[in-house]
Amino acid sequence: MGMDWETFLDPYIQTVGELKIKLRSIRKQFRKQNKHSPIEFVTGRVKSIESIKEKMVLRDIRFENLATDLQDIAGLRIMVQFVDDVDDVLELLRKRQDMTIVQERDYIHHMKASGYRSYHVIVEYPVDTIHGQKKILAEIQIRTLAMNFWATIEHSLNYKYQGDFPEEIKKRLEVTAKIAFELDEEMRKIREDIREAQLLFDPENRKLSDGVGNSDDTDELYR
Ligand code: 0O2
Ligand code: 0O2
Repeated sequence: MGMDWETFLDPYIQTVGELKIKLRSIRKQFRKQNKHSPIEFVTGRVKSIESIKEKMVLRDIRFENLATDLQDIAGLRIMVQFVDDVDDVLELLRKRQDMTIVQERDYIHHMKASGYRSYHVIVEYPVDTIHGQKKILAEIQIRTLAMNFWATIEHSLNYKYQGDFPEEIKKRLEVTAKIAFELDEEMRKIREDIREAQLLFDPENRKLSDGVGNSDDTDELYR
């Protein structure tokens, strides 16, 4: 029995396309106002038919349940500079009227055994097609550049071992995950120290707050 993958995947392709544009536009808006953007860059993909089939077998998912049981057929990834930016992105996502968050998984504060860190949000996104509106589930992964560096390389090394690294390699990857964590932590401290130094140096700016929601353009100082 043939399966019409193209028809099934079309609304997912549309969802990824629309969400990529919308999320990238958040960055553009911050940049236009000369503010620090909590979003550095956005990528997106529709899961390949091959890896959908793989997951269906692995998790015993029937085709009828695919749309609800496999939540990352549409996948977006938001990279941020600082760990604190993750909260700002979450705040922006929670406020949006064009999507609904249905699940959150915090692998930043609850690192996976592998060393993987990232904040996963599952959203329900209504996509309008010529056949009417369809609600599509999409996974948005939010992570720092350091977390992305680690996950990207670990993922490509994984290919050779299909998730089953030798014990020694596992250990070494855990060490690199710790180094990535410390890199984020040190960058956070440097940013904080720079902000404090600017306040000391220029008390006039003490009254200025930073970050999202500040409507004047003076927070260029904090960038
Ligand atoms: P610009 O001008 O480079 O800033 P598309 O949907 O065709 O626009 P696609 O095929 O999704 O893009 O490509 P991808 O790989 O998702 O690109 C994501 C955007 O993030 C690109 O910018 C990259 O330049 C930018 N980017 C910055 N750093 C990285 C990085 O380390 N890895 C990846 N993958 N992308 C990065 P734009 O939007 O094309 O415009
Ligand atoms: P892709 O497209 O290759 O990235 P499960 O999918 O069963 O492992 P769950 O609970 O369904 O777990 O979803 P989870 O763990 O919230 O998200 C799974 C996705 O998170 C993976 O997608 C990866 O993108 C990422 N991920 C999770 N753990 C790791 C890890 O140890 N290393 C790396 N590099 N990425 C991880 P897929 O399915 O692998 O697809």
